[in-house]
Amino acid sequence: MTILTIKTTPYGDQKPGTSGLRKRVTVYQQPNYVENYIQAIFDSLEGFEGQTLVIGGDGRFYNDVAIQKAIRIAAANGFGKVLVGQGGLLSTPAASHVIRHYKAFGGLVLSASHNPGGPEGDFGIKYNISNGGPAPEKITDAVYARTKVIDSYKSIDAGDIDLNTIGTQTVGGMVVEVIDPVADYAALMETLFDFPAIKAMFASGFRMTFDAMSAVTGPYAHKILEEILGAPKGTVINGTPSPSFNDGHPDPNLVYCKDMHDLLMTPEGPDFGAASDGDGDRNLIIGKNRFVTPSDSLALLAANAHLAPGYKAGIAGIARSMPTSAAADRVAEKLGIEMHETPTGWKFFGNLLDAGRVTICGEESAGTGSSHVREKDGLWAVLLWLNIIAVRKQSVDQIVREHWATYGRNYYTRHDYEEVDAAIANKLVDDLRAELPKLAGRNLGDDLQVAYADDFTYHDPVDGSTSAKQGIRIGFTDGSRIVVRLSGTGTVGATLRLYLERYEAADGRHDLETQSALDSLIGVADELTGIKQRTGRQEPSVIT
Ligand code: VG1
Ligand code: CO
Repeated sequence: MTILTIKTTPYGDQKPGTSGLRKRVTVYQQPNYVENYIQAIFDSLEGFEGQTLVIGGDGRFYNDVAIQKAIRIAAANGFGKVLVGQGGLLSTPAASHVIRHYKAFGGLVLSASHNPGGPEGDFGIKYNISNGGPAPEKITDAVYARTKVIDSYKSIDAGDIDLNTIGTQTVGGMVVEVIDPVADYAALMETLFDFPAIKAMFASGFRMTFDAMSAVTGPYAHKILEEILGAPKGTVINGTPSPSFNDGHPDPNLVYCKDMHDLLMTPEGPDFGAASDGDGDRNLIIGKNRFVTPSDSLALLAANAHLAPGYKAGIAGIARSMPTSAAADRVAEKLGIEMHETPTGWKFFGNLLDAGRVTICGEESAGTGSSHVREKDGLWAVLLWLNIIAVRKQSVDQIVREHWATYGRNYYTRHDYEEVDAAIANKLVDDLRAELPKLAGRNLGDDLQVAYADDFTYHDPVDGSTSAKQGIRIGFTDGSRIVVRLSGTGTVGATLRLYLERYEAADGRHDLETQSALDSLIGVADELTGIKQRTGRQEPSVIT
């Protein structure tokens, strides 16, 4: 085999965001764009000679092209083996599991998650380390620094690998094994949940609908829900992965899953509805007549996890991203376990999970997961919900209401202003940051008093690292909170995220409509940030 060293010139924009490098497909299609980035990743790692690399993606447009390049570059750089999902597919949680299960050195996860796909859509590459989780900032910073000076990459002179046939091939001295993308993951789920109880529930007429959004979760959901657990055929909809997600937007929220939501609000609708995103790590949970906010879902799953066999000994602790509501904090308090608040993005949970300090983690952006892998996991959350419903024999609505009656309710919403001019968005955040020292103690709106106002800095209790400027938070004495931050996953302009939360005690009113419950806080947030006036937008692009 001849290893080729190919000259290249750096790109200035290969800075990984919240979850890897996400760009328009047209950006990735530039000469050597993929090659530079993958070589920069390998240049930032040590000790992978002869080791295994996992490669898989969500099946979006350009997945196949990037995987072939990645395989050649991995071979030239000295990896001993590549494990790749059949058809190039691996959901993000499945990739995390495969890395752990086969003790791989790391993995490349090719996805832009919930962003649209197709030739005009987005693509992404993320590197995961040997614990199965996204590389920490120390590595992503090194990769970015490397991309700015890279002048060559290594590849081999070899043709494409057949990704459709399960089995082993060799390319340039490196073994490439094409594996079933679903089997190992399905086996893991079976160890965590009470499959017989869920199976019995389906057999007795429980009905659900699962929208795979023409993304990667289709094959996983067909196998686990319909084949293994016996849910009727047709339970899984949009179950065939499509490179363009059938021209849809694979973001499981109330905007893109409105039809399912509306169906669940009718008497004829099924008992339970769920969906997952492009790469299968997010989840949407809707019961009959009850949408469950992701923040509430995290709290509920943590409070009830012991009902599933995999967690029957209890959970060690909970972690949530800073903008996620404090509903889970009340559960941790009651259980007397550790509670951690981390910056946005799953990479910050890895150390806590590895150290055994937390078992369940979650984000307000529809991501929940546990120590079984090091990524959030959409289908895992759905199965844990099903397990809880099967054991408690109650509806989602009853379970949620009982939770609020015990812990109180955290009314919660997120308002996104997408594709805002980056200069305007940055100035808004800078101006607000400058105001923070003056805010403490001030009275705002009708009855809100500021308890604290700061820009969130995280101190990792495990490795001692510090991550600053992780979002502005303004907390009020009654437990309400306003958080403002800029998205790190968008590919066009800036996305401003405004997170709003208000706590209503256990004996308070739990039946208000969310937006009206948060009305006065929304007004105060607009006054503080000037978001409407500065962006010229009358309303958010997306409300979740
Ligand atoms: C968003 C979410 C964050 C999530 C990230 C990756 O990031 O807010 O909670 O971890 O997406 O999820 P940002 O920086 O745009 O707010 V996924 O499913 O896109 O891999
Ligand atoms: Co995702």
